[in-house]
Amino acid sequence: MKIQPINPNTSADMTHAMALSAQSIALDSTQIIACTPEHGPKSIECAFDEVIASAALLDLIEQGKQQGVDAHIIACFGDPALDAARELADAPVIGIAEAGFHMASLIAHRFGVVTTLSRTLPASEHLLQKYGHKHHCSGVRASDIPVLALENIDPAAYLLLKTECLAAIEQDGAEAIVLGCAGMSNLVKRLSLELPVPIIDGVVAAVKLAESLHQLGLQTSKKGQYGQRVSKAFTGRYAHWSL
Ligand code: 5HY
Repeated sequence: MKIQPINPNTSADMTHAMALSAQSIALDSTQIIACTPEHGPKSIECAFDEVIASAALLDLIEQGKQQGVDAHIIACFGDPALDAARELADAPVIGIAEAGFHMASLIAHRFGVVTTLSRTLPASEHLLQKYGHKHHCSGVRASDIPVLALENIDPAAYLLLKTECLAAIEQDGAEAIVLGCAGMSNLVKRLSLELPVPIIDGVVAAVKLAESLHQLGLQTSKKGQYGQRVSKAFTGRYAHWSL
């Protein structure tokens, strides 16, 4: 099968790192086609970034559809444009926050989330509520590491991240930890060795969920909310979306 992980920020280095994580866990028969938008923010750290990044992300969903991919992954912890992407796609579209929460809830009574900047905390809490996982979550913590500082993370920043994971376990009662950024994908092995609970990276969780859905022959339902978007003309730079 072909899986398209889309990094909606424009950091090609981050895309490369998450593609390596995805390929390392995927079945031999799975092809990972990771992509990065040409236009948009270098990292996604607030609502404004998410909205600007979403238009280019939808172009990449359409591109993946034309290439015949079997699943799309939105590899950003805010799961930007997830519902819109499902309106566009026939194949499954999986957000990494959603994938991480689902997988954590299967192996732990309560999981913690450790994310990047404090200002993204309300967004993560909102997603937990939206997906119905709030009651599985012991708390969301921020490491206050900017997204791009996760690339080649320095020892001080790694310690900050690990300290928040430990606080989630010891103070909040987390029995597993969901990492709150696609840029943390390459840290999951090290954190798993150093911490006493399962550590879940949404990127690899999404890859395994995508493989399962594919093997079961399950696609995005086109009845109801994720049905074909409403036909109309689009103008200007969005004219290519006219239906
Ligand atoms: C992510 N931002 O996974 C999110 C994490 C965050 O550019 N990739 C980004 O901080 O919300």
